[in-house]
Amino acid sequence: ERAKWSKETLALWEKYGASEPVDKDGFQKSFIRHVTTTLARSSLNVDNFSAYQATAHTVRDRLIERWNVTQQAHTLKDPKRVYYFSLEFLLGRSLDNALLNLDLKEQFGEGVKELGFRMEDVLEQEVDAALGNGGLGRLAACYMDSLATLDYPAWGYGLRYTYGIFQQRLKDGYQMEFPDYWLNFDNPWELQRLDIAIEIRFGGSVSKYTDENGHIRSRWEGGDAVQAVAYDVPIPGYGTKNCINIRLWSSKPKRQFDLSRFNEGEYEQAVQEQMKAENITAVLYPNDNHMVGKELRLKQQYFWVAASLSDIIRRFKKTERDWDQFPEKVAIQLNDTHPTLAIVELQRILVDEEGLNWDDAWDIVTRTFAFTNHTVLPEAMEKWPVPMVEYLLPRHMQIIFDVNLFFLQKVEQQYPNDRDVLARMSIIEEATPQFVRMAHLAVVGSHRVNGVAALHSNLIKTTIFKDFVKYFGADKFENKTNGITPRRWLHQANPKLSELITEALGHKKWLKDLNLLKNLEQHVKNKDFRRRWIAVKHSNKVRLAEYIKSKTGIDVNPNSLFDVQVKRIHEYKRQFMNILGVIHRYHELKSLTPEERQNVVPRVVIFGGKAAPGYYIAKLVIKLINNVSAVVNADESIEDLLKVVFIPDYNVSLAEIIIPASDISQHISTAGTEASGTSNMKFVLNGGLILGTVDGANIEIHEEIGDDNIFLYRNVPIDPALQSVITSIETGNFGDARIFSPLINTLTFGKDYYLISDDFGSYLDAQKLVDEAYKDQDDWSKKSILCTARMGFFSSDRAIREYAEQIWEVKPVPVQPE
Ligand code: CR6
Repeated sequence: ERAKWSKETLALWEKYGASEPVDKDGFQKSFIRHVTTTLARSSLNVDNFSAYQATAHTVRDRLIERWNVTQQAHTLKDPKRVYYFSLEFLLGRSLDNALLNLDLKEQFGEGVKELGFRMEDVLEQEVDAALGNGGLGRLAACYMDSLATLDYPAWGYGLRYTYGIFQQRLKDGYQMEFPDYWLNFDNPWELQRLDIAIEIRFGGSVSKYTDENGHIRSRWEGGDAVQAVAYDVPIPGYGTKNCINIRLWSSKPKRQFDLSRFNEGEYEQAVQEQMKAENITAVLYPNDNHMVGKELRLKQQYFWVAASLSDIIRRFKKTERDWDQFPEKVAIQLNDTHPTLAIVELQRILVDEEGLNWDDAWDIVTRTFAFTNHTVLPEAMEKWPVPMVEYLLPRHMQIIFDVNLFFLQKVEQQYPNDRDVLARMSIIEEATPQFVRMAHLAVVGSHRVNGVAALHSNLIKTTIFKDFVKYFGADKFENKTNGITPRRWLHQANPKLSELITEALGHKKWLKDLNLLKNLEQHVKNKDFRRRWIAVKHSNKVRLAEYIKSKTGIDVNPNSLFDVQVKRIHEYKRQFMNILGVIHRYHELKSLTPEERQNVVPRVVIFGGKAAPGYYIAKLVIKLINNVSAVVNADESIEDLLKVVFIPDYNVSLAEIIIPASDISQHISTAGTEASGTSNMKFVLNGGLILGTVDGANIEIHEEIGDDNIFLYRNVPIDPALQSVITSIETGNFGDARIFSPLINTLTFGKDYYLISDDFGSYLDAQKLVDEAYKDQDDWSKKSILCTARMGFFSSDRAIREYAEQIWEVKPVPVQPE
């Protein structure tokens, strides 16, 4: 069409298509235009929230420009792309991040100030995009930031839940859940794409027919259809024009009612069926590391992967290549087993719709997919009842059985007469009913499988995937240690530390090459630098203390040692052990003489985290923490020596306040249970020390930062100190003892699966070392600086480069020089 345009028309496009200004004046002009036109408000009627909206829209305009340029460049160059399939993207807030990544913070901050607002207040108005549970969802968000920053041609694919992770409030110390209706006000960070709507089928039946070449083929037909509508979320890179996309699908009823059912009698029913369609993407399942086999969850999974694959295939087909080249243009990373049905769906499309033979199709499928495992906990392993899969996706169930049959035939050739190995490796678990083991399907259908930290990757090779390692060879299995983005987790969350580092190093290059932090080591000997480092930490503690006061009413002294454990509440993470340790400390304090008290390091023990709504024991842990908090904080004899705080509704934006303020954070999972952990990296990057077990990424953090800067402890046999703590709870010192007996019971009767009794003694010893070390503040500041200086390895940029080079084989495509 453009080719036919006159010179005059082209000139108009040129003239008015100039990019949006990024200086202060340009900002103010856009801001006021958005106030009056987008928000339809007058200057007399602009509150902080409107100021946020106008600022967000101003930034959005500039983001969209980059998004367009990037997508055009990628279409033109047609490189191999990587698609990150994740059922969760825990993005948090976008405005501050976009301002920093686009390098607009200073001039827009000035601009907003002159218009009568404070940027801090404006930023505070934004609600988190909380489309995730915990580490896995936040990892996906960090990876998107790195993919954009490193100029990779990448897209994320996920679901646009109407309700994200629930909001947590406390009532009488118990967790209460409230819906997170995050789309209540308009969401400036998404672009609705009503033109991109894909029909997704559920149910129906499979029929066989003979094609023109005499081959017997399958056709899936009938059933109900819903539509997947696309919403695009632009993700800007730092220090680059590259801006990538996360495409989130939302379910809508089909445009057309089923007319045959639409006679008068069935009118209401027909409308209701349509409404059911919208349920599919209504809510994020709030479980972390726990499988709950709900049919709607399976529907979400298929809906999402079917829409995403259809979109990818449409893009691939534009270039008119052979199917054989699909894996040379498309890499798909499966974030845990949630998207495993994509393997089956691609095989179905290739065989049933595109007419490829089974083996050629399967070769394309396995070259396309790679799979990341994030857990070894048995209760987290996804398995779906065969009858449920059969009913919702009859053709997919047939394909899974065929994949399994051909796979097991090959296994049998390798191990003739070994029935046990076939049963162990089968994709189908033989029970009543049968189950589909999604992890086995993901391993068989991918060319690469990885764990998320060194220990974890070794563990999966020797436990859950042992037989597969023997069969496929060790090369298929590798490690990709998780990483975090330094842009959000240092530069944005801890602006003062970021500034100090930039000043000391003399440049900002460390934000794109985190290994450059190594050069901070030479400043450790500089007394003035140490003083300033500690001052930054102190001001972050003051900021957190103010937050705690405003949300909980509790006064905490910023001169105390801040001891933090924030993460999902789970038995394996052992918040229970932490609070038992707090009770022990409380008892000890009460028995001290005035002289002995002089020597005590005052502590604030801070907890935060959500429990899955159906996880009874985890919720009881929250209640115990709050009861202990009430008793200890009200005990005047303790003064400031110990305070206990549970901060409600832990989420990404709260993490940005808590993490920079920590002196010590706890990562004390039972050895072998925490695949990696990623907040451990965030704490250390911000100069916080960690107290942890020999588990997950703690081990690699230890290797990087050295013995002196971390408190790790190992198991020793049972400790008598634990008994006295338990007795104290049972005596009713922390409220009605009866409510806690189910919790106490998890320690006894041979049910202490997470080995709290084994580890308690050495845990307390490690805590003593922390207290001793904290007394020498100057030495502590040295440790703190070294922590930050040695965290280069844990940048998500490093992790993404490893994935890109070793698994996806994709290359950076710079959009254009700045
Ligand atoms: N719950 C692991 O438990 C890991 C993240 C990201 C988890 C955690 O140790 O850091 O994934 N696993 O790899 C799952 O979600 C299944 C998590 O966040």
